[in-house]
Amino acid sequence: MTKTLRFILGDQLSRDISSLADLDPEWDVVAMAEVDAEATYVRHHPKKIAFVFSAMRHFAAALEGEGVTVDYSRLDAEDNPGSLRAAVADGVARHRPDRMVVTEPGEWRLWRDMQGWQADLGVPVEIRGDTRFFTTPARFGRWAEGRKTLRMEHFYREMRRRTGFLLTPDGQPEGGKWNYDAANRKALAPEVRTPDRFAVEPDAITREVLDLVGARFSHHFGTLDGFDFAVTAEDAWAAFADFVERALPSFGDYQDAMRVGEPFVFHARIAVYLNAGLLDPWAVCREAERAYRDGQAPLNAVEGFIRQILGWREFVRGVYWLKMPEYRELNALNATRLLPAFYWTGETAMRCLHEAVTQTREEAYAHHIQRLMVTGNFALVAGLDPDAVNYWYMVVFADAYEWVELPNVQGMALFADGGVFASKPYAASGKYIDRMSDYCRHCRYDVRKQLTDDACPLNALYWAFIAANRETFESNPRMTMPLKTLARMAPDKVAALQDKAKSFLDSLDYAEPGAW
Ligand code: FAD
Ligand code: DLZ
Ligand code: SF4
Repeated sequence: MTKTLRFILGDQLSRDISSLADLDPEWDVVAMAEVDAEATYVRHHPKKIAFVFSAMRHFAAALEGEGVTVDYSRLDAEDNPGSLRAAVADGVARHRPDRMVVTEPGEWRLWRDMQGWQADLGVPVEIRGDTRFFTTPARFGRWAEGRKTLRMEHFYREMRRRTGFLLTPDGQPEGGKWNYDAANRKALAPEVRTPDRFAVEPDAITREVLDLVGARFSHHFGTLDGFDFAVTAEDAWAAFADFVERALPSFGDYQDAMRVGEPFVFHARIAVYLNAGLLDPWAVCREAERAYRDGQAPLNAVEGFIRQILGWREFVRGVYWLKMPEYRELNALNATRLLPAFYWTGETAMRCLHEAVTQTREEAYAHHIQRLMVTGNFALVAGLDPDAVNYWYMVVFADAYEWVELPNVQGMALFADGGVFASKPYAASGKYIDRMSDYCRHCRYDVRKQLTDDACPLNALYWAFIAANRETFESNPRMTMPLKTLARMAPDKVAALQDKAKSFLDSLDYAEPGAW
């Protein structure tokens, strides 16, 4: 018989992960390790660390319940290996397997490291593809080949055809259109009630992990208070089912809306579970489609939701594996400014940024529009260094893994890739935030003003950004409108906006790299 050591990473917690496909409980050993190196290669939010460790412990316990031998290293064990590389070496030394099987990791740094495992460990190491996605990096690469630009919408239509989601029997898009985004930009009227949060009470395993993480990582950005994440596949499904019932019907309408004190609005809060393997994207999309077919949710909501997972999530993963490792180094707009300290403290009079940062500190979560149009937009128009911005996004969110974080930040928020997949920078003045939220009504600044002392800083920052990048944007037909408006402005007004933006940026405190 062949004795196989199967190594499972903290975001591979799916019973049907490819590395367990041919598991033989009689002979094989499954190894898992909580290690300091993974918790600190960026100083992850304590809620993320607690979520990953607790979900790992629950996953290991479920395998043991099936009679599988699991070699599990706890972070506080005396012989804890400290890093994944040391953990696999220890596992090989302890169990002397004939071979090792792993599923490819979600991050390039670990993928590159894994290429050296076989030579270093002296046993054959089989690295299997991660089949928990709708497509593979190789297939995405074939789709991308020869295309001048990569557009999610084209990719998404192909994925709809390939998977059959929301198609009529003759292969047409349900309702006649592929994309209902135009219907999905409503602001939240004050009388609209959002669903109460779905909370999972920490069990004994989670409480033990919370103590451990509190003792070891409380200096990281973020609080452990109120930890209510699901940590098993069953509870993650319950959280998702609750979303389908109470939030999905309005997900489309209010997808871009923001409101003071409401972190989730009508969003699913499931990326953390999808990315760690507690939820399966196929099952999630099937269930959303079922809700539509049973008349429980309208088409604009269900199409919008499925597009995020079948379209955007797969697309950004494809871009990541296609473009790494160079992708991380891109800085098309030559942005070099350090991160303002308020990204870590939340201390700013700008209500939109205060709200997004303080909520993120508490929840390890912000929804898409907060990430893109609040923290992302400020980073873009203020010219923040992509390295510093990427670091922040990796640290603060419980769902952050580089394969999904990096393209969203480099490509979507910062335009640092020069337009690999976004047709124009998502830059906005305060007007956009005012339209989509009640933040401006609760802000010390006045969103309608540009140059007065109390003017919203984003207005001057936006025009200074357009002016500074005028030449770069001239060849982009989608930037014609703002460039025309800028050209119509009196030169002294443009200069005043630029001065205002500069003095605002000069007045900020900045975080030294490594301060967090
Ligand atoms: P919902 O709004 O309810 O959407 C449902 C699901 O669709 C999400 O759970 C997610 O799996 C998927 N999805 C939606 N948009 C995207 C997208 N642009 N890319 C990939 N998947 C998407 N997502 C992460 O999972 N990890 C990250 O580190 C991350 N960083 C981001 C950084 C920036 C600057 C931006 C603009 C977006 C980022 N996203 C990231 C995408 C998106 O914002 C989150 O997936 C979403 O906010 C998670 O909350 P939710 O589960 O409530 O999502
Ligand atoms: C995110 C994370 C954390 C915080 N800790 C661990 C860990 O201790 N052990 C582990 O196997 N995985 C952990 N992870 C997830 C890994 O960082 C993730 O597998 C890689 O980044 C690849 O996506
Ligand atoms: Fe943000 Fe400007 Fe609105 Fe204040 S006025 S919340 S700074 S957009």
